[in-house]
Amino acid sequence: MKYPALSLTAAAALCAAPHSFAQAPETSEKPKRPNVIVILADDLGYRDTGAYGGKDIPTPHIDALAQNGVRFTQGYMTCPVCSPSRAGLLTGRYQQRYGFEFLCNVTARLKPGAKMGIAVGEKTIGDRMRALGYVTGALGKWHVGFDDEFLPMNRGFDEVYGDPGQPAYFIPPQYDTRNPGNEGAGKIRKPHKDYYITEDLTQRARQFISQHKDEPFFLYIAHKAVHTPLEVTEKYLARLPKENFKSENRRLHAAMTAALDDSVGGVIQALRENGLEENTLIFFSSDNGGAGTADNSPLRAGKGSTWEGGIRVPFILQWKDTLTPRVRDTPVSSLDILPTAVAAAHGKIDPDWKLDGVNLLPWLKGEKDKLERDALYWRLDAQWAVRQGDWKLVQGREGKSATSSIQVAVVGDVRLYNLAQDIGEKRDLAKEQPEKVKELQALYDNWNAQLMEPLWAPHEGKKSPKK
Ligand SMILES: [Ca+2]
Repeated sequence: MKYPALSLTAAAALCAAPHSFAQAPETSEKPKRPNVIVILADDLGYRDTGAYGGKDIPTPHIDALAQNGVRFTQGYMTCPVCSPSRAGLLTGRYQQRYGFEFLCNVTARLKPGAKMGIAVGEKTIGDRMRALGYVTGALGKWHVGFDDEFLPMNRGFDEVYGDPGQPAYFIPPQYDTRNPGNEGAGKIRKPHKDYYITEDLTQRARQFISQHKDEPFFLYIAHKAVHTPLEVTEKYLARLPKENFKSENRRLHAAMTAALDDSVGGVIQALRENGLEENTLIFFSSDNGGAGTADNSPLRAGKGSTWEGGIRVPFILQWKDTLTPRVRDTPVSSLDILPTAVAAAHGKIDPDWKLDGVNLLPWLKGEKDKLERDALYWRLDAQWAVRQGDWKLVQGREGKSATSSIQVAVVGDVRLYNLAQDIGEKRDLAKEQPEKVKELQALYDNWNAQLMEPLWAPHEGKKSPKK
């Protein structure tokens, strides 16, 4: 079966997904609410883009986004692996609060009576934005629950085009709510010649933007790029001369990153074509640090670890109407995306939501001197970390941390670093500053005591050390 590329007209005719409008239509007296787009890369390294100092991969569109927006040098995800990180971002709450500590994996061991996914009592950013009258779309990788009740169409998203788990690069997604007739494309699940998921998601994002240009929308674009396997089409490889790369694998990774960068450019172009770029708040980040062929330098280690290379990621906000372009060095978190998006949409953040993230806008707009946040926390099985100010106390994985995503880890001693002086976490100050260790340990213990036991754990055969 040929994968049908929908014309906009046909797509419009097929667009039957309902969405609620909890607020009155826009009026001329009220400033027009912005569209909000979250572009999430998968396993993109801290230094894999020009905007973050990378030299070997041309990323002009991501660099332009950083140039036109706020680029954070210390943007964090809540976990160094995919699923829990996405859960934190989507809910604005530490995912361990609802038992979501580990990857969603069909072989994981569930606690009796437990289900694997974002607990149904939790609200996602899709729910929050839809309640404000936004039409909501989710594209690409979901990976926060496989059962119906956990899928994006049941968790706040009107239009879904993607996969419950990890998409393939050369196979169209499994779900297409806007075009039920297209389900066959998902069922066939065969590689298509000249098909590339990164391009397909771009096309779908562009269609979504054009189609909803007259109403406020929220669009979550969760790329598979640049997660392994190293699969890419010739089009991108052709741009990258072999001699520019230290290995062929790095070149393949670069080509996948180039496709991701083109996708960012395609989305921006669609916004421009529809006159929407100025009043669209765009977040760009990666769900965790880079693995294998990625470049996380100067950070220590990478994906799977609570060292900086696992959790510190590219983090860019562009909202041309409202935010002055600049570089900020204050730590921010993926937890902040939900409250910032809600506030941008003129929504009120209810204390009952018990969010862990903060609305970045008053601080970014200069209405407040600083960000109101005490500390940031991480826990993934035996690994953990807490950051307050420039100080980080961490129990991180030892050994092959930079290249593996194994969740269960052997960890070393608790170590203390001053990240302002030691971004690479090379000089452990724990013995020199026992009082600081005690202080941060107490902070962490207090946070840790608020968390649930994980509702599922990695599959048998991987020994899980005691917390
Ligand atoms: Ca990932």
